[in-house]
Amino acid sequence: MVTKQGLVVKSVGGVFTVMTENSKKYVCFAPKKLRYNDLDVVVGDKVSFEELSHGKGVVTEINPRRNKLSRPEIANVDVCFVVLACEPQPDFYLCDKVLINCFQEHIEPVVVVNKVDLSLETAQKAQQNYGGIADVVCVSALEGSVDNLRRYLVGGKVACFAGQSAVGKTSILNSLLPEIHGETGAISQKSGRGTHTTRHSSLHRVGEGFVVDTCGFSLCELHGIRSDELRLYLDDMVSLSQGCKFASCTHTVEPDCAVRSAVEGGVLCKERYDRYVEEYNELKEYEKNQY
Ligand SMILES: Nc1nc2c(ncn2[C@@H]2O[C@H](COP(=O)(O)OP(=O)(O)O)[C@@H](O)[C@H]2O)c(=O)[nH]1
Ligand SMILES: [Mg+2]
Ligand SMILES: [Zn+2]
Repeated sequence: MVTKQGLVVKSVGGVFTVMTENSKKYVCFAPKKLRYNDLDVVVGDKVSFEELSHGKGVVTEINPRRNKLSRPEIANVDVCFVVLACEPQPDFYLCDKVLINCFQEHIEPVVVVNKVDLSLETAQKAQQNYGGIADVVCVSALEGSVDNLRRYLVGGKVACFAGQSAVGKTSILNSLLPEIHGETGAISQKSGRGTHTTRHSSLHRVGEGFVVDTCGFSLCELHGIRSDELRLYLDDMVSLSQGCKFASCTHTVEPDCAVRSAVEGGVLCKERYDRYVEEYNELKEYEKNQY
């Protein structure tokens, strides 16, 4: 038997589609013994498998994962396109939380401002808020101008989408997908919503890389982050905090705080700082209620 390496691009009811380097797809199953210790095969897993008869195989090993997101489960996500638009009105709290989730999971966040055919206001705000901690990229799925996202996929990277409903995640994904034999390969505008169908995620090839049609973050929560750790995920605050009097400064009430000075001096976005304080207090409140 021949052992091959591949990427799990689809999973439906215990049947896995595994794609090899040369884009050949195999229909594989995984024996029970792989499933101990949280080792269910999930989409995004890099696996070894043994080819049985042509086009079929059995997974023998799951490579160590870079990360694993839940609901739906996806492994080894490299990049997250966090989509904002002028309509619906941007929810910057949600965006903050997605970015924090990304930093926690070692995923590169890219703030994508869609619908720039309508207005540039959100793009300016996004740049002010996030320019210091993430790339901010403008696109218009309507006009098909999404090519500046492709560079995040070179080298076989896997990207997922996050963001409020109706910002244009599905539209951007469809603009990125190649047209295959006249079919659009289009993802239903409804997919990703809570319909009766099971929420399967799959990886779609885009150039050298892949995009996932769902997100895998439970979007409104900061999971497992302590209030006093929140500041550590935000690179611009981390560098500014070199100038704080106390190494443990949370940048909320302490004297001689370089982060607060930066906000007053217009160096750090005040809106984002104010949300940071609220998010910090939220986590603190949550911790108090734990005991
Ligand atoms: N004007 C404009 N409308 C867009 C653009 N992208 C998406 N839309 C519209 O926004 C709505 C929501 O898009 P959809 O892709 O379903 O958003 P999702 O819920 O984030 O997946 C649809 O009516 C799209 O036609 C864009 O770049 N410009
Ligand atoms: Mg959608
Ligand atoms: Zn401080």
